[in-house]
Amino acid sequence: MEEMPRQLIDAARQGSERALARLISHVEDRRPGWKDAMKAMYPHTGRACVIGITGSPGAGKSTLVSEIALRLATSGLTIGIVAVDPSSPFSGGALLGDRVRMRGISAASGVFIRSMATRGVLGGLCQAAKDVVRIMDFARKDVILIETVGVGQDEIEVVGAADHVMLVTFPGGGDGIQAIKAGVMEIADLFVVNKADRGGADETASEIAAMLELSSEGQAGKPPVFTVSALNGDGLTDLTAALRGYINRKKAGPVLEQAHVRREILGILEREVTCLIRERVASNGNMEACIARIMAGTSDPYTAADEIIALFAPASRIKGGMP
Ligand SMILES: Nc1nc2c(ncn2[C@@H]2O[C@H](COP(=O)(O)OP(=O)(O)OP(=O)(O)O)[C@@H](O)[C@H]2O)c(=O)[nH]1
Ligand SMILES: [Mg+2]
Repeated sequence: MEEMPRQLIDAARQGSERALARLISHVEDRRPGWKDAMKAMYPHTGRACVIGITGSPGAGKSTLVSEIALRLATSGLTIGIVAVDPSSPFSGGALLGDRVRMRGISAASGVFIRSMATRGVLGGLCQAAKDVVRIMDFARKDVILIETVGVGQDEIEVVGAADHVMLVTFPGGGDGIQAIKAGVMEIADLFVVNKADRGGADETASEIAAMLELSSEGQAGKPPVFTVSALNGDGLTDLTAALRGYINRKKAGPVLEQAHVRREILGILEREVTCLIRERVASNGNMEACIARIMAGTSDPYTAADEIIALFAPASRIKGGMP
């Protein structure tokens, strides 16, 4: 039986992790009432400090996220973690691995972990992740840490939507920096060289600092570079202090930016429209008829798409035709 979202919403707001998990699933699966739930939650959100953590595979992001979450939680902050997993749908991937790696903290009070698969999210990973972040924000998480591997455009978009972006790298014959994708460097406002226990970290940190020196010439304030070991805890006190600075600033005055709101509306629209199209196409036989015509040589995929769009947007003029 379907539980009413209202009860879930209230319980999640009161701090029930079970309700929070169910509420997220409810929205992810687009079960009845999901949108009303989002509408009801929205006015109570905007307080959480959202920090995106990205970097090359195996850089130690999950280990670092666990350590940071533990330290912040100890000081009384409530933490949400969104682990965006790059696993393929075939292998089943590291989803379980992440859970196991982060298990140490799941029992700790105030830290809530949610994994999301990168593939098969209808209408875009970015909006799906934003929904999860917003729900955690509503559930009074002070800090939300989103981990993604900085490889695909989707993943970069996900962290790019955060308030702050931390780029994690590690010393390894220069791999560390070369592995940093173009586009990630620009959105990062905090750099971390992890695995300092292995040596070579200071050199990597200097190389990053030099790169930043070049790229931020003339700009006020360069992003800081931290050298840490998530394994033995070196440098984590300084890094956590920097994050606390971000968190306090957000708490002092959450700001709603026009550009942010615009992106959010567009993101929701994209996801909604994609879902709507799939649903409609699946529920009427038009697609099959279109395919049959294309196979018979009397139509083409562009015409088919126009015809399908016209089915549920009959009043709209289809753009792209000859003037
Ligand atoms: N020596 C050393 N190893 C570390 C450190 N941090 C993490 N590791 C190890 O590096 C490996 C990868 O760590 P993860 O935290 O899973 O790295 P990740 O970046 O989340 O990996 P993916 O999510 O698979 O991209 C694990 O074996 C960790 O134990 C560190 O500071 N020093
Ligand atoms: Mg990981």
